[in-house]
Amino acid sequence: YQARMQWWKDAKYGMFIHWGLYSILGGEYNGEVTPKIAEWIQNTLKIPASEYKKLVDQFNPTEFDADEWVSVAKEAGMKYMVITSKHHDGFALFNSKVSEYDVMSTPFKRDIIKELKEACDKQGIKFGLYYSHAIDWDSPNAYIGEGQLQDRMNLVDFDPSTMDRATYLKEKSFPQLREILTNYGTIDIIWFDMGKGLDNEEIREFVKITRELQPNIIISSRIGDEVGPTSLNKDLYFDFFTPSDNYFTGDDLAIPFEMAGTTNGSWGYRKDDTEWRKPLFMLNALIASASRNGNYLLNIGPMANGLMPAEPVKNLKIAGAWLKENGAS
Ligand code: JFZ
Repeated sequence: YQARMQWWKDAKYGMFIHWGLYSILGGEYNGEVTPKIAEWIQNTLKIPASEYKKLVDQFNPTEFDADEWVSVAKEAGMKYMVITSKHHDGFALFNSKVSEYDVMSTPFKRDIIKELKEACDKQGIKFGLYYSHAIDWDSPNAYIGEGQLQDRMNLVDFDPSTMDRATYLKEKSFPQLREILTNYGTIDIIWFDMGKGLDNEEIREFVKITRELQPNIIISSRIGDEVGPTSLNKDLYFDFFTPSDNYFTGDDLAIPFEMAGTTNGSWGYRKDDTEWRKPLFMLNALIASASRNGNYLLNIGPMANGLMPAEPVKNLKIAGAWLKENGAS
């Protein structure tokens, strides 16, 4: 475990990227502005899947340049990158044989994950994938649970009483996980998210598939929920703990943590959110994490044309220059 984790502990700072069909909407659908984070728009505004899916025909980021994105991460002083291979909407940024709801069905028809992996290898940046393993608003069977967990499902199109999670896992989540961990060479991090609701057996199956295909990969704690810091003495089925960015912690944890934060108030691109965090904020957050022996994964939400918004890029680079000047990168 220690040997596997060493590069990650040394790295300290990574780039998170949320990109997908929601980036086209930028937080607004049919004139309605979503009150929540942009990548949740389908769920928040109750957009039927049949409508939301039409965005597939509009996904054509002609300005996308993997080398450019990786260069931004490098200039920012970041040592790794984690990108949404599939977010909660169910749309895959990779070439999937399991589901046609993927980038190859768009006019763009280029495997984003493949291009970014190659660019990261070329520029010496470690590469990780976010995969929404439990939530999937395109799957009629992605059952999560009762009470508040109901809000995580697509109840516009599907009826929870007929959902069968085992079917979703068997038909989409497990096989797509196998695809992303097989088709791109070494994947350094698998960033599972929102695993609350899954049972221990299911979580173990995710771990088993992951370790089988990528023995040295690093697994996020959001693979489940009950396996948080309070249960550290039970079997360890994740490698690092993932608090949110307003939750500084780490001092008393037996395992490393990575604070995830974003450059404005949303993960996915939101055209009305211009409250970009300043370089000083970024540096403070990084230092708060690093001084507690943790990592900082700082998100940027690229636009639908394939470019990253200019302001956060500028801020990231200013912070990166400071790190370099001070010998911290
Ligand atoms: C999740 C996602 O729902 C969201 O869209 C984004 O991908 C983000 C990185 O992760 O949102 C969370 C999940 C957990 C916490 C906060 C946001 N948390 O535990 O504080």
